[in-house]
Amino acid sequence: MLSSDLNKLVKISVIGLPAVGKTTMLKLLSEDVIDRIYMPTHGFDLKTIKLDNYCLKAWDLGGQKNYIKTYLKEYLLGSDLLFIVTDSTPRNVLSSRELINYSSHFIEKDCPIIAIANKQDLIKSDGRMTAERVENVLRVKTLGLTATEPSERFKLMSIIKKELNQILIRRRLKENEF
Ligand SMILES: Nc1nc2c(ncn2[C@@H]2O[C@H](COP(=O)(O)OP(=O)(O)OP(=O)(O)O)[C@@H](O)[C@H]2O)c(=O)[nH]1
Ligand SMILES: [Mg+2]
Repeated sequence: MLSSDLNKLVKISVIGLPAVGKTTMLKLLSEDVIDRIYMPTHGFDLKTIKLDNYCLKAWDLGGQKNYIKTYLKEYLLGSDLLFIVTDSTPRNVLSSRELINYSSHFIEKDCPIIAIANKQDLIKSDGRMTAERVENVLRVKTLGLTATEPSERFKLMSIIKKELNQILIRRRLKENEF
């Protein structure tokens, strides 16, 4: 593989508790069919997504506690971008805060963390938190999302594109340090 190709290879890690919508979000990103049947992810999954001329390797870690305990450290190694997905319920958002703190030990200091305040379609019916409120609690950049809604793909893509530019700039700076 040419070094210019390697520069376009980006590792995206997605974490969060069970059933918050991690797999659905990655299906949205890769334009897969989104059905609403919940099939928990066992262990982890890897999706390759082409975006402009980037190759995104998106890692989807099953949210069950034992997976997080067993795999989190190795799974996060070398991440260029970390997404933490919440279902926007107050309880889940608080647990996500703990997960961010724990994960921060296993990523580079300059690896951006973006929270996804998912299931925004349900805020009117059951008092979930808006993206702004989630951001106030988590204190990381937060995007409100309804992952089951295909038209939301654009929002997700544009936030990733912005981060990709920064990732490349950081890589070049690091190369010049050596
Ligand atoms: N209403 C609503 N349901 C959603 C949304 N996103 C995902 N879901 C549903 O939530 C359930 C769980 O979604 P998954 O994407 O499988 O959740 P996950 O985080 O990958 O779960 P694990 O693999 O167990 O960690 C599914 O039934 C989805 O259809 C959303 O934005 N709104
Ligand atoms: Mg899953």
